[in-house]
Amino acid sequence: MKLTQLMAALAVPLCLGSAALAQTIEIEGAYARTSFSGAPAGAAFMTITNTGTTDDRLVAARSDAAARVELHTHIDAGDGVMQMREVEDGFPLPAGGAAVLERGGDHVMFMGIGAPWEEDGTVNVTLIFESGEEITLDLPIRIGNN
Ligand SMILES: [Cu+2]
Repeated sequence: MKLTQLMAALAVPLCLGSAALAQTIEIEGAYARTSFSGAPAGAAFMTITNTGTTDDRLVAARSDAAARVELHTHIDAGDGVMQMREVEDGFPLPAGGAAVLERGGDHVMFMGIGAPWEEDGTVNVTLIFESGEEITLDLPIRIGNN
């Protein structure tokens, strides 16, 4: 067998192998909101499901639309006031499990957005997972009552 034939024979199973490794993360119901109070900021919400057989974790996010993007949660400060905190370890995604990012809970936080986002626009975000997988989304912007 010539070298070129060998490479052709190897190429197909290699491609199938890498395809099988990716796409274990599914994202549903993703959208973004923007804040008008104080410094303009935004937040994104979604359900992230790990359909794979290996535990994973959302560890970071980035966006062209903000100076900084952090993973946040809300905690009860003890006086009934909910405060946001950065979650340094990110959000766990056990095999077969999901992380629900929703208002009043975990969210992706956009800081330094310059101006509040406009309704009917979209915000680009890239989610970075512990597995090395990255998923880029265009989030629809929802404006409405807090
Ligand atoms: Cu936040």
